[in-house]
Amino acid sequence: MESLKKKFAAKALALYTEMRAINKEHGERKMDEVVLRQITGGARGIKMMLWETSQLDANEGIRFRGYSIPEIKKLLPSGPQGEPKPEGLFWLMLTGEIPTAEEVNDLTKDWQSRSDLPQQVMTSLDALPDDAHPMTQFTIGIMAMQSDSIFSRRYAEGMSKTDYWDACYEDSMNLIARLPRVAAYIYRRSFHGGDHIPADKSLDWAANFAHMLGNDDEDFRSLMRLYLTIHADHEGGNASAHTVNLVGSTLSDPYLSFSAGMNALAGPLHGLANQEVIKWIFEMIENLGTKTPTKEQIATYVQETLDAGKVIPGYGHAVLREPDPRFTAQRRFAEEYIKGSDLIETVWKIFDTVPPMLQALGKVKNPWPNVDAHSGALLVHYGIKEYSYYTVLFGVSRALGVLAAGIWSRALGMPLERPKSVTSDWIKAQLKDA
Ligand code: HAX
Repeated sequence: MESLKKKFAAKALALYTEMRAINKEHGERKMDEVVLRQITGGARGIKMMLWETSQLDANEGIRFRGYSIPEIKKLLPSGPQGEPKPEGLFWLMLTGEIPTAEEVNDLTKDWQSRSDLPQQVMTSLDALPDDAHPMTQFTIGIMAMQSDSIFSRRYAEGMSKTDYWDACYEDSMNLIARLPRVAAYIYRRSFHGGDHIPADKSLDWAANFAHMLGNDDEDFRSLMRLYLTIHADHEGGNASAHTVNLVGSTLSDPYLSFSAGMNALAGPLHGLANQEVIKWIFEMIENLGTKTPTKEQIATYVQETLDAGKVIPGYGHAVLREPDPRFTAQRRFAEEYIKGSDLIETVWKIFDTVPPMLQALGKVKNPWPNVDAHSGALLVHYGIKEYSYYTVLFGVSRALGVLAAGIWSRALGMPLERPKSVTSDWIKAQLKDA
């Protein structure tokens, strides 16, 4: 057993035993209460899931196993320019421990050894029109690998419950190893005439992905390391993570549950917002006839968007109530690596303009930028201008968190997820009785 799996097995058994005892002793303890607006308002804040890999605080933002994004940047093994390697975050999320550089290198090698794609992935993708949305291609590419699922095969053979996590671990590692290949294949067939770039097995996971996309610039590699780290997990309640958890709870294998989560990420109120942001900015630039709009011009365009009954993409959040530290991390990257980009300056002017306008509406709970407000401008700077592709990059990163959490769910013996729904008549009856 390789060291990561061994380390996980020991921790999983200990927590499984502890949680069983806690449930037995305190199972009836009241932990929270639910009010009507949560039932009718998208289940905001209702606690109903165990998720070990990260936790979100409304004001502070995400912490991975207790570590903030600046702490992650300082502590995780990094590339040559100091940006954290996503391999290290995966290790941390799975084990709760900061890995050494050697452990991260071993994980890189492990993923490289698992990364070759079965031919049916390319055949399935090539059967689609070149202009099929990249997220549609992504889920089809993932599903094309499902016939390789070790979990499904072993379940059919009669695997014991105690082995679920092991089979889930193997599927998850294979999936994570292969996703950059699938994603790069989609990018090159959709936007570069099918001129594919072979993997470079001497590179780490993020740098190899950058290489296969077609950009070997060291700064772009650093951006990809940071990007794939900060998008990895946002606790369990967000739509994509929750979908993976829900589908996985039926003992659908990681290919089935992860592709389901990617269909949730593909919605414009969630991950697709990264494409919507840059599309909205490009339309604004065209509409205003300048690449360097003033804050006053931006304000006029924001007002027109709101008057048309549309949301301002990249702003607002279901949980956060302060600027997203993932936005701040990308801004820090831009300040450090990029000089004189009109587009990035525009993103910063939008940041100065939008929050007071959303606040003035009186109904928006969080007027601040989220993760998607900045990412597109960075990608455009490094030549990835095809914004319909952006959510695929988000999806590759999100695999790290949701699959690590999925392995934990199987190790902890989490049951089928089945919350309760109610009818409007039930609500009215409760109000009458009160
Ligand atoms: N622009 C305009 N209006 C907004 C808004 C925005 N950016 N954000 C919220 N509102 C509106 C809502 O549409 C809602 O209006 P109605 O009552 O008329 O329906 C009202 O303000 C209250 O909404 P809320 O409680 O503040 O926000 P929700 O928890 O319901 O929704 C969303 C959170 C992220 C979906 C929302 O802020 C939004 O639509 N933002 C724009 C899309 C976006 O950037 N999505 C990405 C979010 C981060 C993410 O998941 N990334 O993957």
